Amino acid sequence: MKIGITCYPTYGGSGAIATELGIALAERGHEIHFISYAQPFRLPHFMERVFFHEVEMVHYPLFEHNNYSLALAAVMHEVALRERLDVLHVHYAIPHATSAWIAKEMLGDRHPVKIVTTLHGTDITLIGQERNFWEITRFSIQKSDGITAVSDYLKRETVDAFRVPADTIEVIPNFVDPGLYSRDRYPCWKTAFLRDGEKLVLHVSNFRPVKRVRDVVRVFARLTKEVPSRLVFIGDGPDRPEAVDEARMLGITDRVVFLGKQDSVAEIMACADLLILPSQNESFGLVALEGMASGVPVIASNAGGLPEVVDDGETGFMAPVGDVEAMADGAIHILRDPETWRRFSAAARRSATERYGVASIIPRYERYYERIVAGAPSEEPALVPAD
Ligand code: GMT
Repeated sequence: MKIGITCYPTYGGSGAIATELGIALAERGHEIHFISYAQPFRLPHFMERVFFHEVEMVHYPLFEHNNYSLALAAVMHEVALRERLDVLHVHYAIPHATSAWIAKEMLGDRHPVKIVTTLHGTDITLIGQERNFWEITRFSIQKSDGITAVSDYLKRETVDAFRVPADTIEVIPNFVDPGLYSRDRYPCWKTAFLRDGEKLVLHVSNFRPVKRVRDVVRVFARLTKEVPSRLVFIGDGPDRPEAVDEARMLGITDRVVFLGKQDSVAEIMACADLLILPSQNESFGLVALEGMASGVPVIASNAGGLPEVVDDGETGFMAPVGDVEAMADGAIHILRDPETWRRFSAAARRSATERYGVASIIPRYERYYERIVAGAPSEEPALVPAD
């Protein structure tokens, strides 16, 4: 198949999934055309059957505000027509699903491309529900030929908040490559940060308020009193100063390291002992899955889709949002005893690989595309016309 993929190309779970999906599909023989304003960050420089089409912005004095959605629609239209794309697969509804709809309207009868929209999170739970955006988000979702959501939770939210019929949304969960996220793959550089016997605790995010980075520091502060450890933050964003401030207030700045944005998160995860993700909400929590595949137990809030990823008491511990004490108890329980840690680590790796391994999820996308192209978005096969 020929598939156009649009995503946010910078750091973020939806861009990571979209890019890795494209790479995996290309490896399975499909032709992939990424359409975005920059090359997706997880895309290696050259791969067979993978193409990148940059959406260039037109700068004109009258355009005080960015016109990306229109520029994107124009490139989608051009690429779909020239390359005869079967599917335009957009990740994150806003504005990608709207741009795809414009492109399809422009194509008219000249080329019958199908639109698949994958809902990822705040496009549904936050920004899409803002008064100005609700109507256009709903419209664009409903104009898609196929809609997927990355968790059962996100599907329920979409049905409730946008009154989209449940049977029009297919849940295809996020996935992880167990070959890439693996403790055995990389040399461990722990000694760069840790003294003998200390544990490495990790948090990876875009430091937005939804991630509750102060809670990360609070959980860690209690943990490090019981189990000597260091906290490494990866990523950057508006709430980074909050985390810095919390560490200062709790007197543990010497135990907290901020690495900023990193390209090779897998390498760092491979030496971590614990991941903390106390988010206010998380439609899936890709970073938890990547940690688990790397054999890292997870301490998380039980918000949104996180309970679909983390098994409480088996691959980590979960607690209500803001319950720092319970999260710290879970962290101490896992890290205090090496045998307990080994059990959680092995279970995390097993669960991530068996339930969300790339090899089992990619064929689900392929089958879904086939259904959509055949004009049968629900489970039933397309009706074959009688002779
Ligand atoms: O919606 C967002 O906050 C951004 C988005 C992203 O691009 O990283 O994150 C969402 O999509 C990820 C990939 O499907 C999920 O793993 C994240 O849980 C989800 N974020 C939220 O729901 C807050």
